[in-house]
Amino acid sequence: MAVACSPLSMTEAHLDSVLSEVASAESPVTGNDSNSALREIVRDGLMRKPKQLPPWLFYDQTGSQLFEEITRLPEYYLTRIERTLFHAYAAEMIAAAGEGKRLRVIELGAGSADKTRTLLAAALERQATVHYLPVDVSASALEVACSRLEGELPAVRTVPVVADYTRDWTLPPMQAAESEDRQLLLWIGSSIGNFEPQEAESLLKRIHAVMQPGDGLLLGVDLAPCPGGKCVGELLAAYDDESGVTAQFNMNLLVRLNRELGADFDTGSFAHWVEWNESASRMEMHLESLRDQWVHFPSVAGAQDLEVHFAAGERLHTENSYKYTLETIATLMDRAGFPVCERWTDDGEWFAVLLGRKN
Ligand code: AVI
Repeated sequence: MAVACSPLSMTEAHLDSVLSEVASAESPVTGNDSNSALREIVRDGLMRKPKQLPPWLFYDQTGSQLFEEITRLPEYYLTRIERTLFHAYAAEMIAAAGEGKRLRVIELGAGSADKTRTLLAAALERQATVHYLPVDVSASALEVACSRLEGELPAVRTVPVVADYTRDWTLPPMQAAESEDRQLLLWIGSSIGNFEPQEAESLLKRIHAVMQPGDGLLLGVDLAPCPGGKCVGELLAAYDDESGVTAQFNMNLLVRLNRELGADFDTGSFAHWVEWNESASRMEMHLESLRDQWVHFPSVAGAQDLEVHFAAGERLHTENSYKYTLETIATLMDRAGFPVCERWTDDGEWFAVLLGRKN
């Protein structure tokens, strides 16, 4: 595991997310491979100055449920606005992507594929059946999503692809009968925001490599605060909601490390902390140590035990959520070979869905 101080992001995270899923199902200190991979990542992050852990660590079973809860919070406008845009413009999005041709729809990090239903239903207004290829590391999440979708939209033919989309991945080839079809790849939910911009660009370039000229990329992106748009206060509220669900989501990271690595974080001695980093255009989540304290990770399978010191007020950086302007995201898509051909936003321009086409 590299220990260079590159930014920690979802890329590194997804590298081992399969491993960590396995780890979460096992006892904290079994010393198996998955556990030691997780231990290395955590050790690396806690040795950094400032301390930083990758955001994918949030998503154990509890973290995934908490995130689902976040998406329903009144303050978390991202999911709500993106869904509204799909409801209002799905037909336009599908027509623009297809340009009169049949579409096959691919989705990265599909999860529950909840918002996608609207787009698939719109595609079915134009073609009798649609192939839908959700790509996700979790086979079980894909199974649930696919069987629900097929129940609701029987003309959707699901082809689940179990893969870590941040690594090398391929798609099942199109059949001869589909050779004229267009592909539309969905990367929605502002997932791009949890990647460092450089990594986001590399990932878009990888997507470009698996697509054909004319294929589309539909990207859902949270927009940066601006005069006349959302204000910083509204952004802060989205990441520090009144009911404390996001705080619990953040804190669950420590609970996970206690369970899976046998650490002894005292969760009562840390507090949820969020801030808007204007110069980097990102929301940051941290866990702030409320007192001077040591955290102990026991020795496992020959690996040394680990003592980590937290000074009072010291912060552990747990997530970046980058916010783009319509210009910066268009530039990024352009550089990756997907010039923007259409875009849809809400009236206040809080959130955008952009269609780029591979040229
Ligand atoms: C998954 N991702 C787009 C969410 C975000 O807004 O960055 C994760 C999240 N973190 C706190 N609340 C939601």
